[in-house]
Amino acid sequence: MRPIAKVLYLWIVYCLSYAEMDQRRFVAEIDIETKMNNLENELTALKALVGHTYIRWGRTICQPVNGTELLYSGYMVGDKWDQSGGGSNNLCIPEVPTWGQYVDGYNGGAEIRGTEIESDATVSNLLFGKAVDNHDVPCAVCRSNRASHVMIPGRTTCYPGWTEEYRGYVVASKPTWASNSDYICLDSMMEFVAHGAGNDNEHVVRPAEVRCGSIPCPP
Ligand SMILES: [Ca+2]
Ligand SMILES: [Ca+2]
Repeated sequence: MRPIAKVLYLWIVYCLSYAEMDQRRFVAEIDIETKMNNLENELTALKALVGHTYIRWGRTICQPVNGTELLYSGYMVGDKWDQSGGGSNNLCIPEVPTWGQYVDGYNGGAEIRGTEIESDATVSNLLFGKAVDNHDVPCAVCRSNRASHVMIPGRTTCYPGWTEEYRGYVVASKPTWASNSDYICLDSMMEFVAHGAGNDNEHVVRPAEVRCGSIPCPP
């Protein structure tokens, strides 16, 4: 091979080789970008799946500043205060129900009744900043995109790393009543159900009081 031909040959080989390497890098970059996009999409999809629901008792809205969305709002309901049967848990039923099959009149089944809060003026003004006695209680079912949630009784602030959704006071049925009711957190800025101020005495809750004894109380 004459010298000029040899140089040309080498140059061409070098260029081809370089182009091939550059192409491989280009393909690798596209590959990484595709994988990153896929991972981002998967992360977005996972975030949409992660989350918890909770009931905000006493309110019709959720906490939008935390990105928490409202699933529905409605009425807090439970068993009649002076009856021992029925459920002991509280339910939050939608404001606008859709009815299944039913037979008019009472047919001997379990009962679901609207809830009212009872509290004398002194306690009521201290806890809720207004008179709440005999007012009917609304509720909201909220969905947070956080991985877990907990209601902490006996605290006014969250522990580090947690986000406050709402605060309130624990309420339940009175010990001398026949009906039991879950301990729940009733929002200290509670709203009222419209036209629910009457003394209905159906499902009733009252603020819970800590009794010192087995629970160590401060001196
Ligand atoms: Ca009432
Ligand atoms: Ca009452």
